[in-house]
Amino acid sequence: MSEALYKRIIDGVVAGKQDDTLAATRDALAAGVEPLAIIDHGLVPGIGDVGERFQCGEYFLPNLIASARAMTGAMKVLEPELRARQQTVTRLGTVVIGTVKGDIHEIGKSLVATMLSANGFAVHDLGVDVSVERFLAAVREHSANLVGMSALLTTTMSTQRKVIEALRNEGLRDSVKVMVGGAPVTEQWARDIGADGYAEDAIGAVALAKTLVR
Ligand code: B1M
Repeated sequence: MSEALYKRIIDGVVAGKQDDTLAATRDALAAGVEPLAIIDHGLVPGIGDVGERFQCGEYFLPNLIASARAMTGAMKVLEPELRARQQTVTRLGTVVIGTVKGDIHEIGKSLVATMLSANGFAVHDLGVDVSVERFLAAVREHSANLVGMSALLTTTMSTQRKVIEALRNEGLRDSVKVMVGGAPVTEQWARDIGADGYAEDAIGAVALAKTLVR
C-alpha cells in the first residue's frame, strides 16, 4: 500500500502538481507512513527525477519551479510531524544554518534544519542566499557552537570556504564547528576547505552534528 502512495507522491512532484502531491502526502500520513519515509521514498525520488529531466533538457525552469513548490507544500505538512515525533528537551548545541550567498535552493537545507531541531539542537535558520557577513553576525548573536552551510550549485560552493576563512580571520573559528552539505559537496571538498565535517543527507547531518558538539 505504501508503494502506491509513494508513487502518487513521486508522480505529483514530477508533474509539478501541488494539490495532488499534498493530497497524496496527507493520505500517506493518514495511512500511518512515517514522515521521513514519505520524504525518502516519495518526495526526494520525485525531485531527483525532475533534476534529471532538467539536466537532459526535457524539463525547463518553470517545471523545476512547479515541482519545487509541490515538494515545499508537502514539506510544510511534514515538518511539524517530524518535530512531534522526536521531541527532545535537552539542548545539544546551537546551530546557525543557511544556504550560501547566490544560492536559493532551500528544500534540503530546511530539511536538515528541521531534523536538527527535532533532535535537540537550537536552530537559527538564516534562510537562503546568506552572505558571509550574515553567517558571522548570527554566530556572534546566538553564541552558536555549530555552523551549517548548504550549497546546491558548483558555482556557490566556494562561499563555504569564504565563510570558514572569515570565521578564522574574525577569531571565531575555534569556538564553532563547521559542517557542510548539498548535492555537489563531498567529503573531500569539506576537507579541502577546512570544514569539520560533511553529511550526505539530513539523517547524516544529525549524526555528524551530535559528534561535532560532543
Ligand atoms: Co536548481 N539546480 N537551479 N532549482 N535544482 C539543481 C541543484 C541542479 C543539479 C539541476 C540539474 O541541472 N540537474 C543544477 C545545479 C548544477 C550545478 O551547479 N552543477 C541546478 C540549476 C542549474 C539551477 C539554476 C541555475 C537554473 C537556472 O536558473 N537556469 C537555478 C539557480 C538559482 C540559484 O540558486 N541562484 C536553479 C533554481 C532552482 C529552483 C528555484 C527552481 C528550485 C529550488 C526551489 C527551492 O529550493 N525552493 C530548484 C530545484 C528544485 C533543483 C533540484 C531539481 C532539486 C533540489 C532539491 O530540492 N533536492 C536540483 C537537482 C538535484 O539536486 N537533483 C537542482 C531535494 C533536497 C531534499 O535535496 O537539496 O540535495 P538536497 O539536500 C539534501 C542533501 O544534499 C543534504 O541533505 C539534504 C536532505 O537529504 N544537504 C545537507 C543539503 N544541505 C545540507 C547541509 C548540511 C548537511 C547536509 O550541513 C549543513
